Amino acid sequence: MKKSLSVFSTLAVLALGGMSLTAATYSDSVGENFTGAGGGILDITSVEVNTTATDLIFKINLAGDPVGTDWGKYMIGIDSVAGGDTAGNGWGRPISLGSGMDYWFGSWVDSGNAVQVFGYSGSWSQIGGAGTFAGGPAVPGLAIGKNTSSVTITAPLSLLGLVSGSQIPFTFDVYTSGGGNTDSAVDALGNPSQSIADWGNPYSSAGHVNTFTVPEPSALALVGLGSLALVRRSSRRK
Ligand SMILES: [Ca+2]
Ligand SMILES: [Ca+2]
Repeated sequence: MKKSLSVFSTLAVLALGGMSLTAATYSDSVGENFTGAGGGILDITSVEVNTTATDLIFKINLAGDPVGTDWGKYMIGIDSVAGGDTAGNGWGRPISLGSGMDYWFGSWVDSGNAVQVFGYSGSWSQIGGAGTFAGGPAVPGLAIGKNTSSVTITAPLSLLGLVSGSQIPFTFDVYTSGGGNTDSAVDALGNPSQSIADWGNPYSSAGHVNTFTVPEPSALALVGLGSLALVRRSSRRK
């Protein structure tokens, strides 16, 4: 729920001439789910959202190890344009966003990692896929990776109706689940309380969404330069 702009990491990557323009971290409760199955692989601790000039990156931090135990499913619902599905998602799971979901990421990290992206325009259709058995059209820049404490999904902004520097906030939520077709949101990033009481219970993110604003690169660069000037000034005083 809590969001903190990471000015220092922004400054650091700008100073290094790196790719990332900004970052926001959204923290979640730990141990709030109805089941501890998988030893914490379904328990989101926080999600870091980053952008580059072309991509949106979600790093989903987990209480468990998705390399050691790899059956978890990791999903993201996004409301970034008008309209959208108020009742469902691209995988037909009992999960909804309330305000109208436009894009859905469904991913798995067993049998090799894979991510599928679906878009909604009256009905859901797959608009991108990357990884083993992902299917769908190949999209340059779409990717999924993991380590022993996180799963990271990268997607081009343009795939999601977003433009670099648009400064238009979009709402989203991140979910974890099991492999059953009716498995719901065991954990939801936006909700610090237990999201569901059993695997098949419906979950709505209404009232619990997060927002992120794709930054304006030149404005951020100015902030970065201003911060650097302040750092230089304060170091000169010493
Ligand atoms: Ca959690
Ligand atoms: Ca939660």
